[in-house]
Amino acid sequence: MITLGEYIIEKQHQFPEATGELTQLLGAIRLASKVVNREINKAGLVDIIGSTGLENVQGEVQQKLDLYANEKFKAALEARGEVCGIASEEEDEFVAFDSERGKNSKYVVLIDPLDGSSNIDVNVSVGTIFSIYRRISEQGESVQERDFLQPGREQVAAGYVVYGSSTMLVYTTGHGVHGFTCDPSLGVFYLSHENMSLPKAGSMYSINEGNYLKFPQGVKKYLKFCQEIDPPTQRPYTSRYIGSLVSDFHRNLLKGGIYIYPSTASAPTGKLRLLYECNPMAFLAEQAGGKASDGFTRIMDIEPQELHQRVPFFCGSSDMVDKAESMMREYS
Ligand code: AHM
Ligand code: MG
Repeated sequence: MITLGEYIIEKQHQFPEATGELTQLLGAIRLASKVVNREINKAGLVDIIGSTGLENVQGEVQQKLDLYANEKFKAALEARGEVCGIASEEEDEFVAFDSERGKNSKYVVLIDPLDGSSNIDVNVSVGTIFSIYRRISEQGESVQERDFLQPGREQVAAGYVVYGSSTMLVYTTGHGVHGFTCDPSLGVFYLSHENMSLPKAGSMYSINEGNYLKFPQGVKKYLKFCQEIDPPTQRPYTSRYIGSLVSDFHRNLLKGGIYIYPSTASAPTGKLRLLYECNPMAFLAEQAGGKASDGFTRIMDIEPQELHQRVPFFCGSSDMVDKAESMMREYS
């Protein structure tokens, strides 16, 4: 049984130029995720479910656990000293870590500390999504906004933790996608899914179909295609939508499928955030042999304009994303 810590160190040894900073950084994420996992597991017992009565910068109600998770990840990353700043879905502005060590570190982290948190009150899986870049400003200076506004193709590492029926951490550093399952009695992540690969042709689609009437024509046509009867191509596909991106993505990664959060008439850029949700998932999807697009363009080639930018998202098995894109081009 190989632990996450051992695995990361073993991989680091394969790269002589590696300094161990990324290893330390991933260690901080692993630690914070265990603390958050512990809290989520007892969410029904302590006064931590429900909303704070506050809203985040995007006008969404913040759950108590959102803020708890944000504080834990922020504290763990600052304490480890390998990060010069973070940007979080739960913070209006980026946060600079201006200690001597912080200013001299070379990485920034972008994070959605608790994605899908509206699911917590009903005991449905939620997740943490993270994305790591090398800063472009000078080491020794305070981190700047441009360090966070890099296209997804510049990511050094990305991953998620799914707090599900078991807790898993899945990550990539650009050398495949690897999954680790937490043994709850020991609080240790063990390698359980090495070199995960997204089936090229899936048979599940995940989308909030309640918004159907507001979808672009290309998405409506693609949904019709998914529902047509054609046994050789496994159609009709199965519809599965948890409403928790990490869980929907994780299922599709294992079984093959497509996740879509398109633009809608009322939300022309969709709902999901480019920097905290789409880029890290896109990096994982591509590393597992899949694809991620906004319907027309590769997600990781989009030049970010602002921290909380939203983008339509089509992600999963490559054949399915290709087909959805071709229908977007034809009809939208
Ligand atoms: P959040 O970051 O506020 O939790 O929102 C993101 C979540 C995703 O996990 C999920 O796929 C999506 O929102 C569900 O949205 P909807 O309820 O509109 O289908
Ligand atoms: Mg989110």
